[in-house]
Amino acid sequence: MEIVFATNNRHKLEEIGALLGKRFRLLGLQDLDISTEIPEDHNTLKENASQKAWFIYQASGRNCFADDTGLEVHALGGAPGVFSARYARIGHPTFPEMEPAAGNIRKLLLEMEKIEQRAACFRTVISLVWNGKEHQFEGVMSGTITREPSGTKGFGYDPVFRPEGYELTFAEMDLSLKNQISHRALAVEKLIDFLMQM
Ligand code: ITT
Repeated sequence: MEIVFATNNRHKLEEIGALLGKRFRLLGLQDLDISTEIPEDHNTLKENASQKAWFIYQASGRNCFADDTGLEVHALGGAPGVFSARYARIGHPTFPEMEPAAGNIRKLLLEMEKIEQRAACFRTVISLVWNGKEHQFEGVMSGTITREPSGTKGFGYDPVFRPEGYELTFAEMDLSLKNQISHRALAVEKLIDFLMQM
């Protein structure tokens, strides 16, 4: 079965490709020669996932899905949440000289410097547009924000997120372990269950 993943993030493509395995032929935007930036200008993960999936469904004419993910820190009222990708660039830009993921992590650790309560979660919403109809799937992984970045694997906030029940951050884990337990894996499991019935 062929399906398009509407993302510009190569790490996500790799993670979801590994999760879907051989059952599906996963096409990225490069395979379709689509190089436009996908819009995501809403204030919720659900709306952004939906916007991305419909945009590529209409551009490609193929069944496709998109994921929108946010890191929610409880002591920060759920921030950065839907603004996770542009956290360090919101308002007065912080660390403009750094590459985005490093700047986001620096800002987060600074905001949390005096905060003892470090509970957080990653939330992924996947929107699938299948034959012109939309379906959504959600996955949540709880954990804590560390005081220092640790590890070089993964991407985004992985170096400062330690999932519940583990001593390692996501960036210290092999991709295969992250893929067994992550927010994205949980959402993809539901996506696969759905696709298997098609
Ligand atoms: P697309 O919209 O093209 O899919 P993106 O990188 O913009 O790619 P999101 O809007 O979903 O993806 O991501 C929001 C932010 O959360 C972004 O900074 C990511 O680096 C980060 N993020 C997403 N999934 C993550 C994960 O599994 N581990 C760590 N950080 C993650």
